[in-house]
Amino acid sequence: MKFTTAIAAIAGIAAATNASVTINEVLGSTASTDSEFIELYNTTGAAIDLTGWTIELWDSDVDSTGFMGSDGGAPYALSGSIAAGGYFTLANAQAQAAGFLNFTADITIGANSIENSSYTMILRDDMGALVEAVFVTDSVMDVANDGTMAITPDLTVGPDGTFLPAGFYRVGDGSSSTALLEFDQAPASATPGAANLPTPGALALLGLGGLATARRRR
Ligand SMILES: [Ca+2]
Ligand SMILES: [Ca+2]
Ligand SMILES: [Ca+2]
Repeated sequence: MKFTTAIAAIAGIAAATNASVTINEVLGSTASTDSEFIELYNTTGAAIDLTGWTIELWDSDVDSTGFMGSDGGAPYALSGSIAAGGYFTLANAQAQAAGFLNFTADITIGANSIENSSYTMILRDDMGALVEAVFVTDSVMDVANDGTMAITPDLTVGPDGTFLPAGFYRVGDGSSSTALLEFDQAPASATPGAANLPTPGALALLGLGGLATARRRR
């Protein structure tokens, strides 16, 4: 029985993203003025200097007058560094407050930084090269874009039923599979600045002694 479980667990491991730094978790769209955060994750074994890196947010609703315009206060300039296998967070004050997600972000962004309608979030490095593009969509009249043209995103998230997802997390840091965050200003599944919830398969492996292996890899 345990052996069968292990096989299923191995089959359930998701492929990792190709990006050195990945957009690992985002909460953006719940109430009119809402908790918002963006979590980056360093998939590599070395620290990365984020000086000069940026996060862009592009309105992706074709039927909006702001289509292909920059959302909120974006682009956001990053600074500091992200440790090997570590996290870097941007969040508004509300998300960081007690009673909400109660954490301290690396960078505080303004209220309503992530529009509550479809958006394309683009991470660029200090050379302006695209590191990763994530498209969050309600699936109606939406086009992923970089502010000048339609693009093919690295990851598409949504819809949540017929709505724009509140946010998402990669199921296991850096994984290419995602799950949606609960439609809540402090989602139970949200882990800003900490490890995302693992895959059910990873959980099973941990139960079978995989934890020691996972720790050795770090
Ligand atoms: Ca929002
Ligand atoms: Ca739409
Ligand atoms: Ca997390």
